[in-house]
Parts: sequence; structure tokens; C-alpha cells
Amino acid sequence: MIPENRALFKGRVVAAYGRQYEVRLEGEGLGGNVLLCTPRGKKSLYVCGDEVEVEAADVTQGVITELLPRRSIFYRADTFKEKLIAANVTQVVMVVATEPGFSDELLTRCLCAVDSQKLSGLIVFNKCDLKTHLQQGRELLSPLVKLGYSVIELSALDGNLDDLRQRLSGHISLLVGQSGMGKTTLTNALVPGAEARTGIISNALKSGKHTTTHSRWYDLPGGGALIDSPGLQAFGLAHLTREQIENGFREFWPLFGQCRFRDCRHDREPQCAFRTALGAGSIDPRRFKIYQSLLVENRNHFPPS
Ligand SMILES: Nc1nc2c(ncn2[C@@H]2O[C@H](COP(=O)(O)OP(=O)(O)OP(=O)(O)O)[C@@H](O)[C@H]2O)c(=O)[nH]1
Ligand SMILES: [Mg+2]
Ligand SMILES: [Zn+2]
Repeated sequence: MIPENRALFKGRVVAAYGRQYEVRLEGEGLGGNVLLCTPRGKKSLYVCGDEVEVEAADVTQGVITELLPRRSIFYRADTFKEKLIAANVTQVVMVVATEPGFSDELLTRCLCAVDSQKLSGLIVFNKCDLKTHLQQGRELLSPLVKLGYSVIELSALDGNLDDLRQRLSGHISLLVGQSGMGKTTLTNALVPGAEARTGIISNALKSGKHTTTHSRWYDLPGGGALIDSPGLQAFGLAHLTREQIENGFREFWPLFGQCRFRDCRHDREPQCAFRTALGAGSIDPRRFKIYQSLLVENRNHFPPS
């Protein structure tokens, strides 16, 4: 029961859409109750996973009054706008699939954001029951496997998910990836009773619409939680500095400080450790190209040199 005067509760944003938030309350009494909340004030700053304080109006509605400190915030950004994806996650699970095919550039950008924030990252290669493009997908992923990224091959529809379950246990994991990769199908397979809507690929792609329209939090039976998110078409990294971008490419890590010039831009400078590694084949040329295009995209944010 809600007391006569409005009561304050702690809670977790379990879904965020537009300016409305579902907040699951914690603690005694109303613990577990989900309120539909609006934010106090004009700005809509909250995101799925946030811990907040809520003023309950009744047993169904409330107002978010306070944002509690975030342990992490995962987001992307283009030149004009930051797009928050989820808060307080400890692991980002990038979902790709054999069909309808995936962009290794988008994946690399996403990994760059994950590594630059020192979050734990994991790649799920889904729909391995469809064999036609299995090999092609493996080839796209092989440079990442060589770099030490974990790739779990599975089928969300009819596969054994024990490996993945183990990797998710105890983590707050965010599922991200392009539309149609099977993020929601995986969620449904991992979370009994989730029953979230999934899409027929052909329809989703034809209409350009994504099936999942907002992020949602699910508790995992074995402990930890999973956040399903809407499909991504782009992953802008306009928020990252040159140094953060370079930190997002783990093959560069042993090369830091090895170039002849301390302020080397790894472009045309003599005795550049990056270029030497590239020439020797120890840096994947495609990844290096993506790194360069990220610098070009962000050049307006960097101090002139
Ligand atoms: N054959 C096969 N189909 C799958 C598998 N996983 C998902 N699908 C199908 O792929 C389609 C898209 O799945 P969703 O789970 O909606 O994809 P999503 O990544 O959540 O897409 P968005 O919500 O748009 O981002 C559905 O028709 C699923 O049935 C799988 O392991 N094997
Ligand atoms: Mg979905
Ligand atoms: Zn250099």
C-alpha cells in the first residue's frame, strides 16, 4: 500500500521509452512492483539499468526524482547527439548472425567503445543452425578471435546455450547488434517467461523497422541480468578522443610509446611502430582502415596540431 502522503522509493529503470520509464521498486512492501514513471523536470536523462529514486503517486505511477550514481554508462554518439544505450552494465554482448549477414565495421566500432570503457566484451555468433553463410561469418570474425575476443557460436532457436549462460552468470549484460541478429530470440531462450516479440527477418528488413523498439531489463534465473536493446544501424564514436580510440584497438596496446615521435599520428611519420606492425602483418589492415576512418570522423573534436 502507498501511504497517504507520497512515498519515496529506490528503484531500477527496467524499460525506457520516450519520456516514460518503467521503474521496478526495491525494498520492503512495494519491492518488485513496477511503476510507470515520468521524470521530474523537462530533461529526459534516464536509461535502462539506471538506479533512481522515485516518488510514488499510487501503486501504478510515479515521478523519478533522483538519479543514483552510475557504475557505467554505455553509449554511442554522432556529431550532434549522444545516444545512451544502458547504464550499470558490466558486460556487453555483441550479437551477430550467419543470416542476414552482419557488418564487421559496426562490430569493430562497438568493440572499440567496449574496450575504451574497459567493459567486458563478448561476441555471440548466432543462427549457426543455418549453414549457408556460416563459413563467411567465421572468416569475418577470425581477426577478432586472433586478438583474443571470445566468440561463442550458437543457435538461439535450437541450440545448447550452456556456454553463454555461464558467461552471463553474475553479470549485468547488454545485448547489442544489428536488427534481425536474434537478440530478442536469445533473451526469450534465456529468460523463462520473457516472451518478448521477435521479428520475421524479411519483414523487418523490408520495412526498415526494428522489432524491438526500446531496451528492457530481465533478471536471469541464475543471478545477474540481461538487457535487450533495439537493433543498431550505426555506432558513432564521436565522444571518443584520439587516445580513447587507440585504446579501443587492443592490437595497439603493446605499441604505445614505441614510435620514434612521442606525438606520432601513425600516418606518415618515420619509424612509426604502428606502420611497422601493419607492414609486418601483425595489425589487420581492415581494422587499421577503420581506425583511420574513426580519426577522420572525429577530427573536428581533436585539438589542432
Ligand atoms: N534459424 C534461426 N533463426 C533465428 C535464430 N535466432 C533468431 N532467429 C530468427 O531471426 C529473426 C529475428 O530475430 P529477433 O530476435 O527478433 O532479432 P533482434 O536482434 O531482436 O532484432 P531487432 O529487435 O530488430 O533488433 C526471427 O525471425 C527469429 O526467429 C537462430 O538461432 N536460428
Ligand atoms: Mg529484438
Ligand atoms: Zn606511430
